[in-house]
Amino acid sequence: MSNPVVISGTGLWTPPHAISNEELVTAYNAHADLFNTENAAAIEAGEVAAKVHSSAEFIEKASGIKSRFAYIKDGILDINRLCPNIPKRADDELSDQAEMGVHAARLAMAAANKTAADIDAIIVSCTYTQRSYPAIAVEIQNALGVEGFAFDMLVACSAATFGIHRAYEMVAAGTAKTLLVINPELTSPQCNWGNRDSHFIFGDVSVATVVESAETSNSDHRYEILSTKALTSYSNNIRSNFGFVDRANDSDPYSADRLFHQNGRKVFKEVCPMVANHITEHLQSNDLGSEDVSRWWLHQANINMNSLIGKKLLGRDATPEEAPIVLDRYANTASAGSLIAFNLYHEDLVAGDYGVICSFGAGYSIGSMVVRKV
Ligand code: CO8
Repeated sequence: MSNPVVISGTGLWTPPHAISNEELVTAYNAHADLFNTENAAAIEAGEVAAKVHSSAEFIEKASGIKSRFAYIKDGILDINRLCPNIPKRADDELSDQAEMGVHAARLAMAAANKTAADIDAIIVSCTYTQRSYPAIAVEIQNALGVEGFAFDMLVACSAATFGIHRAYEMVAAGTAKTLLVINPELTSPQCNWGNRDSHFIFGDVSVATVVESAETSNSDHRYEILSTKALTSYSNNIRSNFGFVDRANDSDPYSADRLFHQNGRKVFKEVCPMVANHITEHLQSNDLGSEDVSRWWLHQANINMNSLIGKKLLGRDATPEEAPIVLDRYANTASAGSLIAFNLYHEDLVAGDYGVICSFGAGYSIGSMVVRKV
Protein backbone atom coordinates (compact mmCIF):
# COMPACT_ATOMS: atom_id res chain seq x y z
CA MET A 1 0.00 0.00 0.00
CA SER A 2 1.98 2.98 -1.20
CA ASN A 3 -0.39 5.89 -1.73
CA PRO A 4 -1.09 7.88 1.46
CA VAL A 5 -4.86 8.00 2.00
CA VAL A 6 -6.77 10.72 3.83
CA ILE A 7 -10.21 11.46 5.18
CA SER A 8 -10.62 14.90 3.62
CA GLY A 9 -14.17 15.75 4.66
CA THR A 10 -17.25 14.45 6.43
CA GLY A 11 -20.91 15.42 6.33
CA LEU A 12 -23.53 15.03 9.06
CA TRP A 13 -27.22 15.25 8.26
CA THR A 14 -29.42 15.40 11.33
CA PRO A 15 -33.14 14.65 10.86
CA PRO A 16 -35.49 17.52 11.76
CA HIS A 17 -37.46 15.72 14.51
CA ALA A 18 -36.26 14.99 18.06
CA ILE A 19 -37.90 12.75 20.67
CA SER A 20 -36.99 13.27 24.33
CA ASN A 21 -36.88 10.44 26.88
CA GLU A 22 -39.90 11.97 28.60
CA GLU A 23 -42.04 11.97 25.44
CA LEU A 24 -40.96 8.44 24.65
CA VAL A 25 -41.68 7.10 28.13
CA THR A 26 -45.11 8.80 28.27
CA ALA A 27 -46.09 7.06 25.03
CA TYR A 28 -44.57 3.71 26.06
CA ASN A 29 -46.30 3.72 29.45
CA ALA A 30 -49.68 4.56 27.90
CA HIS A 31 -49.10 1.69 25.46
CA ALA A 32 -48.21 -0.65 28.36
CA ASP A 33 -51.39 0.33 30.25
CA LEU A 34 -53.52 -0.25 27.15
CA PHE A 35 -51.83 -3.62 26.53
CA ASN A 36 -52.42 -4.68 30.15
CA THR A 37 -56.10 -3.66 30.00
CA GLU A 38 -56.68 -5.44 26.70
CA ASN A 39 -54.91 -8.58 27.94
CA ALA A 40 -56.17 -8.50 31.54
CA ALA A 41 -57.68 -12.00 31.47
CA ALA A 42 -54.60 -13.64 29.91
CA ILE A 43 -52.32 -11.77 32.33
CA GLU A 44 -54.51 -12.89 35.24
CA ALA A 45 -54.31 -16.50 33.99
CA GLY A 46 -50.51 -16.26 33.77
CA GLU A 47 -50.54 -16.79 29.99
CA VAL A 48 -49.21 -13.34 29.07
CA ALA A 49 -46.66 -11.20 30.92
CA ALA A 50 -47.89 -7.76 31.95
CA LYS A 51 -45.92 -4.83 30.53
CA VAL A 52 -44.02 -2.86 33.18
CA HIS A 53 -43.57 0.93 32.95
CA SER A 54 -40.39 2.41 31.51
CA SER A 55 -38.64 5.40 33.08
CA ALA A 56 -36.69 8.39 31.77
CA GLU A 57 -34.33 8.23 34.79
CA PHE A 58 -33.46 4.58 34.03
CA ILE A 59 -32.82 5.34 30.38
CA GLU A 60 -30.42 8.20 31.07
CA LYS A 61 -28.58 6.33 33.82
CA ALA A 62 -28.32 2.99 31.97
CA SER A 63 -27.45 4.42 28.55
CA GLY A 64 -26.53 8.14 28.70
CA ILE A 65 -29.28 8.84 26.14
CA LYS A 66 -31.46 11.92 26.68
CA SER A 67 -32.97 12.33 23.24
CA ARG A 68 -32.87 10.91 19.71
CA PHE A 69 -33.64 12.14 16.19
CA ALA A 70 -36.29 10.65 13.94
CA TYR A 71 -36.44 10.85 10.15
CA ILE A 72 -40.23 10.87 10.56
CA LYS A 73 -41.68 11.29 14.04
CA ASP A 74 -45.32 10.79 13.09
CA GLY A 75 -46.48 7.36 14.31
CA ILE A 76 -43.66 6.60 16.75
CA LEU A 77 -45.50 8.04 19.76
CA ASP A 78 -48.93 6.82 18.61
CA ILE A 79 -49.62 4.13 21.21
CA ASN A 80 -51.63 2.05 18.77
CA ARG A 81 -48.82 2.11 16.20
CA LEU A 82 -45.38 2.65 17.84
CA CYS A 83 -43.66 2.83 14.46
CA PRO A 84 -42.84 5.77 12.17
CA ASN A 85 -45.39 6.43 9.46
CA ILE A 86 -43.18 6.61 6.37
CA PRO A 87 -45.29 6.94 3.21
CA LYS A 88 -44.43 4.57 0.38
CA ARG A 89 -42.67 6.32 -2.48
CA ALA A 90 -43.07 5.54 -6.17
CA ASP A 91 -40.23 3.81 -8.02
CA ASP A 92 -39.37 7.03 -9.85
CA GLU A 93 -39.01 9.02 -6.60
CA LEU A 94 -35.80 9.17 -4.57
CA SER A 95 -35.99 6.53 -1.82
CA ASP A 96 -35.89 7.65 1.84
CA GLN A 97 -32.41 6.28 2.45
CA ALA A 98 -31.04 7.70 -0.79
CA GLU A 99 -32.44 11.11 0.22
CA MET A 100 -30.76 10.86 3.63
CA GLY A 101 -27.54 9.77 1.93
CA VAL A 102 -27.60 12.60 -0.61
CA HIS A 103 -27.95 15.20 2.19
CA ALA A 104 -24.85 13.91 4.03
CA ALA A 105 -22.90 13.32 0.81
CA ARG A 106 -23.31 16.93 -0.33
CA LEU A 107 -22.06 18.19 3.05
CA ALA A 108 -19.06 15.84 2.95
CA MET A 109 -18.16 16.87 -0.61
CA ALA A 110 -18.34 20.55 0.37
CA ALA A 111 -16.08 19.92 3.39
CA ALA A 112 -13.58 18.07 1.16
CA ASN A 113 -13.73 20.65 -1.68
CA LYS A 114 -14.97 18.02 -4.13
CA THR A 115 -17.58 18.04 -6.85
CA ALA A 116 -19.40 15.06 -8.37
CA ALA A 117 -16.78 14.99 -11.15
CA ASP A 118 -14.05 14.23 -8.57
CA ILE A 119 -15.80 11.16 -7.10
CA ASP A 120 -15.19 7.83 -8.81
CA ALA A 121 -16.91 5.41 -6.46
CA ILE A 122 -19.59 5.39 -3.78
CA ILE A 123 -20.08 2.88 -0.98
CA VAL A 124 -23.31 2.91 1.03
CA SER A 125 -22.54 1.02 4.22
CA CYS A 126 -25.13 0.74 6.97
CA THR A 127 -27.23 -1.59 9.09
CA TYR A 128 -30.22 -2.02 6.79
CA THR A 129 -31.02 -1.00 3.23
CA GLN A 130 -34.67 -0.42 2.49
CA ARG A 131 -34.55 -2.68 -0.57
CA SER A 132 -32.11 -5.15 -2.06
CA TYR A 133 -31.75 -3.71 -5.55
CA PRO A 134 -31.02 -1.51 -7.34
CA ALA A 135 -28.42 -0.65 -4.69
CA ILE A 136 -29.10 2.52 -2.68
CA ALA A 137 -25.51 3.52 -3.56
CA VAL A 138 -26.29 3.38 -7.28
CA GLU A 139 -29.41 5.49 -6.73
CA ILE A 140 -27.32 8.09 -4.86
CA GLN A 141 -24.67 7.94 -7.59
CA ASN A 142 -27.38 8.80 -10.12
CA ALA A 143 -28.82 11.60 -7.92
CA LEU A 144 -25.38 13.20 -7.49
CA GLY A 145 -24.35 12.75 -11.13
CA VAL A 146 -21.27 10.71 -10.27
CA GLU A 147 -19.61 8.43 -12.84
CA GLY A 148 -17.79 5.20 -11.98
CA PHE A 149 -19.37 2.59 -9.72
CA ALA A 150 -21.29 2.20 -6.47
CA PHE A 151 -22.39 -0.62 -4.18
CA ASP A 152 -24.08 -1.32 -0.82
CA MET A 153 -22.67 -3.28 2.09
CA LEU A 154 -24.13 -4.21 5.49
CA VAL A 155 -22.07 -4.73 8.67
CA ALA A 156 -24.52 -3.56 11.38
CA CYS A 157 -22.85 -1.20 13.87
CA SER A 158 -19.45 -1.51 12.24
CA ALA A 159 -20.71 -0.64 8.76
CA ALA A 160 -19.22 2.87 8.71
CA THR A 161 -15.68 1.85 9.61
CA PHE A 162 -15.78 -1.30 7.45
CA GLY A 163 -16.94 0.87 4.52
CA ILE A 164 -14.08 3.32 5.04
CA HIS A 165 -11.68 0.36 5.20
CA ARG A 166 -12.78 -0.72 1.71
CA ALA A 167 -12.39 2.85 0.42
CA TYR A 168 -8.94 3.11 1.99
CA GLU A 169 -7.84 -0.11 0.30
CA MET A 170 -9.04 1.04 -3.13
CA VAL A 171 -7.24 4.37 -2.89
CA ALA A 172 -4.08 2.78 -1.49
CA ALA A 173 -4.10 0.19 -4.26
CA GLY A 174 -4.73 2.85 -6.90
CA THR A 175 -8.01 1.34 -8.16
CA ALA A 176 -9.93 4.50 -7.21
CA LYS A 177 -8.81 8.02 -6.35
CA THR A 178 -11.70 9.55 -4.42
CA LEU A 179 -14.60 7.75 -2.80
CA LEU A 180 -17.70 8.71 -0.90
CA VAL A 181 -18.65 6.37 1.94
CA ILE A 182 -22.21 7.05 3.06
CA ASN A 183 -24.03 5.73 6.14
CA PRO A 184 -27.75 6.54 5.98
CA GLU A 185 -28.81 4.94 9.27
CA LEU A 186 -32.60 4.74 9.19
CA THR A 187 -33.05 2.71 12.38
CA SER A 188 -36.53 3.82 13.48
CA PRO A 189 -38.55 1.33 11.37
CA GLN A 190 -36.57 -1.59 12.91
CA CYS A 191 -36.63 -0.42 16.53
CA ASN A 192 -39.17 -2.22 18.73
CA TRP A 193 -40.76 0.88 20.28
CA GLY A 194 -43.04 -1.41 22.34
CA ASN A 195 -40.17 -3.24 24.04
CA ARG A 196 -39.18 -1.69 27.39
CA ASP A 197 -35.59 -3.01 27.20
CA SER A 198 -34.78 -1.41 23.88
CA HIS A 199 -37.41 1.23 22.99
CA PHE A 200 -35.04 4.06 23.94
CA ILE A 201 -31.84 2.94 22.23
CA PHE A 202 -31.92 4.14 18.62
CA GLY A 203 -31.97 7.30 16.54
CA ASP A 204 -31.85 8.13 12.82
CA VAL A 205 -29.00 10.03 11.16
CA SER A 206 -26.94 10.12 7.98
CA VAL A 207 -23.18 10.66 7.73
CA ALA A 208 -20.79 10.62 4.79
CA THR A 209 -17.01 10.59 4.45
CA VAL A 210 -14.74 11.52 1.56
CA VAL A 211 -11.72 9.21 1.36
CA GLU A 212 -9.08 10.16 -1.18
CA SER A 213 -5.44 10.13 -2.13
CA ALA A 214 -3.37 12.64 -0.11
CA GLU A 215 -2.03 13.92 -3.46
CA THR A 216 -5.40 15.27 -4.60
CA SER A 217 -6.65 16.46 -1.20
CA ASN A 218 -6.78 20.19 -0.40
CA SER A 219 -9.33 20.65 2.40
CA ASP A 220 -8.64 22.46 5.67
CA HIS A 221 -8.82 19.41 7.94
CA ARG A 222 -7.30 16.21 6.59
CA TYR A 223 -6.54 13.05 8.50
CA GLU A 224 -4.20 10.44 7.06
CA ILE A 225 -5.44 6.89 7.67
CA LEU A 226 -2.30 5.18 8.99
CA SER A 227 -3.89 1.75 9.22
CA THR A 228 -7.16 -0.13 9.50
CA LYS A 229 -8.06 -3.15 11.64
CA ALA A 230 -11.21 -5.26 11.64
CA LEU A 231 -12.48 -8.17 13.70
CA THR A 232 -15.64 -10.25 13.66
CA SER A 233 -16.71 -12.99 16.07
CA TYR A 234 -20.11 -14.69 15.76
CA SER A 235 -22.66 -13.95 18.50
CA ASN A 236 -26.43 -14.31 18.80
CA ASN A 237 -26.63 -11.62 21.47
CA ILE A 238 -27.68 -8.88 19.01
CA ARG A 239 -30.07 -10.01 16.28
CA SER A 240 -32.66 -8.96 13.77
CA ASN A 241 -34.21 -11.92 11.92
CA PHE A 242 -36.01 -9.84 9.31
CA GLY A 243 -35.18 -11.11 5.85
CA PHE A 244 -36.30 -12.04 2.39
CA VAL A 245 -36.85 -15.71 3.27
CA ASP A 246 -39.70 -14.79 5.67
CA ARG A 247 -42.20 -15.11 2.83
CA ALA A 248 -41.12 -18.70 2.24
CA ASN A 249 -41.43 -20.03 5.77
CA ASP A 250 -44.98 -18.91 6.48
CA SER A 251 -44.09 -17.13 9.70
CA ASP A 252 -45.21 -13.67 10.83
CA PRO A 253 -42.94 -11.16 9.03
CA TYR A 254 -43.75 -8.55 11.72
CA SER A 255 -43.03 -10.65 14.84
CA ALA A 256 -40.75 -9.20 17.54
CA ASP A 257 -37.79 -11.38 16.54
CA ARG A 258 -37.82 -9.66 13.12
CA LEU A 259 -36.97 -6.39 14.92
CA PHE A 260 -33.78 -5.45 16.77
CA HIS A 261 -33.39 -7.45 20.00
CA GLN A 262 -30.42 -8.13 22.21
CA ASN A 263 -29.08 -9.46 25.46
CA GLY A 264 -27.72 -6.05 26.46
CA ARG A 265 -25.95 -7.19 29.63
CA LYS A 266 -23.99 -9.91 27.79
CA VAL A 267 -23.14 -7.51 24.96
CA PHE A 268 -21.81 -5.03 27.47
CA LYS A 269 -19.69 -7.63 29.27
CA GLU A 270 -18.30 -9.34 26.20
CA VAL A 271 -17.73 -6.44 23.82
CA CYS A 272 -15.95 -3.93 26.10
CA PRO A 273 -12.81 -6.06 26.70
CA MET A 274 -12.77 -7.12 23.04
CA VAL A 275 -12.77 -3.48 21.94
CA ALA A 276 -10.08 -2.40 24.42
CA ASN A 277 -7.80 -5.27 23.30
CA HIS A 278 -8.51 -4.57 19.64
CA ILE A 279 -7.57 -0.90 19.93
CA THR A 280 -4.49 -1.60 22.06
CA GLU A 281 -3.19 -4.11 19.49
CA HIS A 282 -4.03 -1.75 16.64
CA LEU A 283 -2.07 1.10 18.23
CA GLN A 284 0.85 -1.23 19.02
CA SER A 285 1.06 -2.26 15.37
CA ASN A 286 1.71 1.45 14.66
CA ASP A 287 4.30 1.66 17.48
CA LEU A 288 1.86 3.83 19.42
CA GLY A 289 0.34 3.63 22.87
CA SER A 290 -2.87 5.08 24.31
CA GLU A 291 -0.90 8.01 25.73
CA ASP A 292 -0.03 9.09 22.15
CA VAL A 293 -3.69 9.50 21.16
CA SER A 294 -5.21 12.99 21.32
CA ARG A 295 -8.77 11.98 20.47
CA TRP A 296 -10.93 8.87 20.62
CA TRP A 297 -13.92 8.90 18.28
CA LEU A 298 -15.65 5.87 19.71
CA HIS A 299 -18.85 4.07 18.76
CA GLN A 300 -21.83 5.56 20.57
CA ALA A 301 -24.01 2.77 21.97
CA ASN A 302 -23.90 3.35 25.68
CA ILE A 303 -22.06 5.89 27.84
CA ASN A 304 -21.09 3.26 30.41
CA MET A 305 -19.48 1.16 27.67
CA ASN A 306 -17.47 4.15 26.47
CA SER A 307 -16.40 5.00 30.03
CA LEU A 308 -15.26 1.43 30.68
CA ILE A 309 -13.37 1.18 27.38
CA GLY A 310 -11.74 4.58 28.05
CA LYS A 311 -10.64 3.38 31.50
CA LYS A 312 -9.24 0.13 30.14
CA LEU A 313 -7.26 2.04 27.50
CA LEU A 314 -6.00 4.94 29.62
CA GLY A 315 -5.95 3.54 33.16
CA ARG A 316 -8.12 6.52 34.14
CA ASP A 317 -11.34 8.25 33.07
CA ALA A 318 -11.13 9.76 29.58
CA THR A 319 -12.13 13.43 29.55
CA PRO A 320 -15.05 14.54 27.34
CA GLU A 321 -12.48 16.43 25.21
CA GLU A 322 -10.47 13.24 24.67
CA ALA A 323 -13.45 10.97 23.98
CA PRO A 324 -16.44 13.09 22.95
CA ILE A 325 -19.95 11.76 23.58
CA VAL A 326 -22.81 12.47 21.17
CA LEU A 327 -25.26 9.79 22.20
CA ASP A 328 -26.94 12.05 24.72
CA ARG A 329 -28.43 13.93 21.73
CA TYR A 330 -28.26 11.33 18.95
CA ALA A 331 -28.73 8.03 20.88
CA ASN A 332 -27.31 4.89 19.25
CA THR A 333 -27.28 5.57 15.51
CA ALA A 334 -26.08 2.06 14.57
CA SER A 335 -22.81 2.48 12.63
CA ALA A 336 -22.79 6.28 12.48
CA GLY A 337 -21.90 7.28 16.07
CA SER A 338 -18.10 7.37 15.82
CA LEU A 339 -18.33 9.45 12.65
CA ILE A 340 -20.84 11.89 14.15
CA ALA A 341 -18.27 12.38 16.94
CA PHE A 342 -15.51 12.80 14.35
CA ASN A 343 -17.57 15.27 12.32
CA LEU A 344 -18.33 17.45 15.34
CA TYR A 345 -14.98 17.22 17.14
CA HIS A 346 -11.98 17.09 14.81
CA GLU A 347 -11.14 20.62 13.71
CA ASP A 348 -9.23 21.64 16.85
CA LEU A 349 -6.49 19.00 16.55
CA VAL A 350 -3.14 20.16 15.11
CA ALA A 351 -0.87 18.60 12.49
CA GLY A 352 0.76 15.44 13.83
CA ASP A 353 -1.96 14.68 16.40
CA TYR A 354 -3.11 11.05 16.48
CA GLY A 355 -6.67 9.84 16.79
CA VAL A 356 -8.60 6.56 16.77
CA ILE A 357 -11.97 6.02 15.11
CA CYS A 358 -13.64 2.81 16.29
CA SER A 359 -17.08 1.26 15.93
CA PHE A 360 -18.41 -2.01 17.32
CA GLY A 361 -21.61 -3.98 17.65
CA ALA A 362 -23.65 -6.78 16.15
CA GLY A 363 -21.86 -9.72 14.61
CA TYR A 364 -19.94 -9.14 16.87
CA SER A 365 -17.89 -6.76 14.79
CA ILE A 366 -15.20 -4.17 15.51
CA GLY A 367 -13.64 -1.78 13.00
CA SER A 368 -10.96 0.82 13.71
CA MET A 369 -8.71 3.35 11.99
CA VAL A 370 -5.60 4.98 13.42
CA VAL A 371 -5.39 8.48 11.91
CA ARG A 372 -2.97 11.42 12.08
CA LYS A 373 -3.85 15.02 11.28
CA VAL A 374 -2.02 16.26 8.19
N1 CO8 B 1 -37.19 1.54 32.26
C1 CO8 B 1 -37.05 1.23 33.57
N2 CO8 B 1 -36.40 0.15 34.00
C2 CO8 B 1 -35.89 -0.70 33.08
C3 CO8 B 1 -36.03 -0.45 31.69
C4 CO8 B 1 -36.71 0.73 31.30
N3 CO8 B 1 -36.88 1.05 30.00
N4 CO8 B 1 -35.42 -1.44 31.01
C5 CO8 B 1 -34.93 -2.29 31.93
N5 CO8 B 1 -35.23 -1.85 33.19
C6 CO8 B 1 -34.91 -2.47 34.47
C7 CO8 B 1 -34.85 -3.98 34.36
O1 CO8 B 1 -36.12 -4.55 34.56
C8 CO8 B 1 -33.88 -4.35 35.46
O2 CO8 B 1 -34.56 -4.40 36.69
P1 CO8 B 1 -34.17 -5.51 37.80
O3 CO8 B 1 -32.74 -5.18 38.19
O4 CO8 B 1 -35.16 -5.26 38.87
O5 CO8 B 1 -34.26 -6.83 37.13
C9 CO8 B 1 -32.92 -3.18 35.52
O6 CO8 B 1 -33.61 -2.08 34.90
C10 CO8 B 1 -31.64 -3.45 34.77
O7 CO8 B 1 -31.95 -3.94 33.45
P2 CO8 B 1 -30.87 -4.37 32.41
O8 CO8 B 1 -29.97 -5.40 33.03
O9 CO8 B 1 -31.54 -4.74 31.12
O10 CO8 B 1 -30.15 -2.96 32.22
P3 CO8 B 1 -28.66 -2.60 31.92
O11 CO8 B 1 -28.12 -1.87 33.08
O12 CO8 B 1 -27.87 -3.76 31.38
O13 CO8 B 1 -28.83 -1.56 30.73
C11 CO8 B 1 -28.66 -1.51 28.33
C12 CO8 B 1 -29.48 -1.96 29.51
C13 CO8 B 1 -28.70 0.01 28.28
C14 CO8 B 1 -29.32 -2.06 27.07
C15 CO8 B 1 -27.21 -1.98 28.45
O14 CO8 B 1 -27.15 -3.36 28.78
C16 CO8 B 1 -26.40 -1.78 27.19
O15 CO8 B 1 -26.31 -0.69 26.66
N6 CO8 B 1 -25.73 -2.79 26.68
C17 CO8 B 1 -24.95 -2.70 25.46
C18 CO8 B 1 -25.87 -2.64 24.36
C19 CO8 B 1 -25.23 -2.41 23.02
O16 CO8 B 1 -24.23 -1.79 22.85
N7 CO8 B 1 -25.86 -2.95 22.05
C20 CO8 B 1 -25.47 -2.75 20.74
C21 CO8 B 1 -26.69 -2.59 20.01
S1 CO8 B 1 -26.57 -1.88 18.45
C22 CO8 B 1 -25.95 -3.00 17.32
O17 CO8 B 1 -24.95 -3.56 17.48
C23 CO8 B 1 -26.72 -3.37 16.11
C24 CO8 B 1 -27.27 -2.21 15.37
C25 CO8 B 1 -28.60 -2.50 14.99
C26 CO8 B 1 -29.36 -1.28 14.62
C27 CO8 B 1 -30.76 -1.50 15.01
C28 CO8 B 1 -31.68 -0.45 14.61
C29 CO8 B 1 -33.05 -0.63 15.22
